[in-house]
Amino acid sequence: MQVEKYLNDILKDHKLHFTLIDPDEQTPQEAVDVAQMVKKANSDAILVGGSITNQEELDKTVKALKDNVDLPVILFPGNVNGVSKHADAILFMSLLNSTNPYWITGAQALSAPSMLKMNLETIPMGYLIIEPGGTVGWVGDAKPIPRNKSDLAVAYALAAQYMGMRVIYLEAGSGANEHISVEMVAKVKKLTNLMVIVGGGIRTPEDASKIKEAGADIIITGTVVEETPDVYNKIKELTDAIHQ
Ligand code: 1GP
Repeated sequence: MQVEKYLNDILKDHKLHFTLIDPDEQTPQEAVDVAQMVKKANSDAILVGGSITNQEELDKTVKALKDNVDLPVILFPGNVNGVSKHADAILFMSLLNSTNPYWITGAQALSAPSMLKMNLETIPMGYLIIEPGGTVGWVGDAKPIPRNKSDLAVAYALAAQYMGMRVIYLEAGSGANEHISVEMVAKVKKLTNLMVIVGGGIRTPEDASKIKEAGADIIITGTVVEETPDVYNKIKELTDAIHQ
């Protein structure tokens, strides 16, 4: 499957919702149960990753998802161990506002030969941490962009575009109290030609709708699935808002 092309084709029709599954938070079978539920609720793909990853668990989870759920499974790696040959593609990301070159090009170089061997589709993506930034901001030695400084986000996103990346991910951090501002999403979408992914702290259909209207192409949610007793209805209300 050519995942990037598949996503771009759907984007001609409507915006997308991805469900993030952290393989360290549940067993592979539990991940399959969640994925089957979110598929029924019209989520468009499963992202697999986390800031702290056990590679064996990740591999088992990705394989179980591929064997049992008919949705694209895309890696969202937190480090060099966030890789599995069973996935459909990987967000091959550079943490652009890290202060540590390891997270900008180091981990990428160390894992690139594995990508070649696994023949994984790589989707070149700039990853930007916006305040508060959460665990990933801390782990990734980020200098988080203040949430009201949209121009800084635009500057990094444009740099990503000029370096040849095709996707930008605006990340407030998993479980953030406040999601990325509508102004920031709108400015980045308006001034770049990148596919814009937004995640962190998006919990309600109202949040999702605002972010979508501002110009996000893909909205990611992770924490809501862990917090709700009713995964189907929670995801369905989000996908209804995003697919409109
Ligand atoms: C984290 O942006 C994602 O990388 C998802 O965030 O867990 O807050 O939905 P939430």
